[in-house]
Amino acid sequence: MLIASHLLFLVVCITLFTGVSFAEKIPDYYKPYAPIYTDKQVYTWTDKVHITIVSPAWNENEYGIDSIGDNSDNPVKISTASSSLGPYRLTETSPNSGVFTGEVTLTGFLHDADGDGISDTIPRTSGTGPTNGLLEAKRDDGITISFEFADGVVLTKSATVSWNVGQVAFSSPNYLADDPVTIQVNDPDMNLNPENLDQIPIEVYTDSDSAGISVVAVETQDDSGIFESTISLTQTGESSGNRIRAFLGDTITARYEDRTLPPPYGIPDELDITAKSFVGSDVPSIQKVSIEEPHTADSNGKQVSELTKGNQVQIINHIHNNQDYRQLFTAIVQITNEQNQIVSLSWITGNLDAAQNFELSQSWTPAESGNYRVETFVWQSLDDPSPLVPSYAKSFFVK
Ligand SMILES: [Ca+2]
Ligand SMILES: [Ca+2]
Ligand SMILES: [Ca+2]
Ligand SMILES: [Ca+2]
Repeated sequence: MLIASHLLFLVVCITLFTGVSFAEKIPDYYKPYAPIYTDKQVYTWTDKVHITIVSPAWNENEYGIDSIGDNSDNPVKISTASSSLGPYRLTETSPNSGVFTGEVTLTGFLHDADGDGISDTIPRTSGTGPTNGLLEAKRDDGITISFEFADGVVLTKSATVSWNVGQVAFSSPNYLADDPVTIQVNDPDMNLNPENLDQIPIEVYTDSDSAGISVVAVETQDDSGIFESTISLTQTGESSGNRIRAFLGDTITARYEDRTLPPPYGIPDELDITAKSFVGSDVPSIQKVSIEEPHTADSNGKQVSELTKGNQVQIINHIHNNQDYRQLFTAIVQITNEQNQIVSLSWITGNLDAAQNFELSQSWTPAESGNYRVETFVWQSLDDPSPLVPSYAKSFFVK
């Protein structure tokens, strides 16, 4: 808006002076007008800084591309606390724009940003413009751009340099077995080269593979500072390359180690940044499995309706996997008497294939007559007693 209104002002001036023979407009000492803009207010240590100076007074030739800043009388200088560039040339964006632009790439300082023991930057300061400038920058630094608009009239603009705490995210809160899993890391500090796709290492692990895999995340665009890696899940093979072993119900974790942290962290500090997702359908956990009403049978599998003490009987339960994916489970069958004492307890651990029906059969010889209660539980595992279905209870009478 500001630029637009001043450009409008310039157009008005040109119109007013059309009849007057000003071949060049001389910079006005008393009304210095040359606002300096940067594309960001805060840069990271290896960013590219885009500089714009709107200076209609320096549009000396309205039919040609003018330059500013590259002479020692009216220099443009770009400085950090320890390094400085200039005189630095900026060039007009079009013959009659009066808008001058240039770029300077920050080159940071010696630092191992990815933890391989080798510094990842080549700090250096050189260049005369408009786009070849390289300028060293520290972690908590400032950038000052100055333009000597007229003799002794210096206009300036400042920006800051700092590091950022990275962020990690999964593309989805849960994944099905065949879904590609995309992990995204946002850490502008690892855009070490604004002209190329950079890469960062990330670690991925699951409940089924706690050692996990190390994968490379690649920058989405040359200058984005956003990195992505896509991996796949396997339930049958081992982890390898970009594939990780994960069973239904597993938590999947991605970890990025950020070695480019802002204060209060120190420059050598590291911070593990993690994100979690879930392997499995989005069926509510309590409806993953269903249990049919249990019945009793003899040793040949023939259903019996009358139970008598001292005679062995089979308690038959059917459980069903309601998901399209394999489900790890532990099923527990507990029998209690009228005094609520457990007289029989057994469990089985296994995997239910997609939509599989599974028969649980427990033999039991009631020692006493009376009322008994059979309760069936289906849990994730003995270690993780998250129910996959509410427990099912049924009473039996033994003569
Ligand atoms: Ca011009
Ligand atoms: Ca390194
Ligand atoms: Ca890059
Ligand atoms: Ca960082």
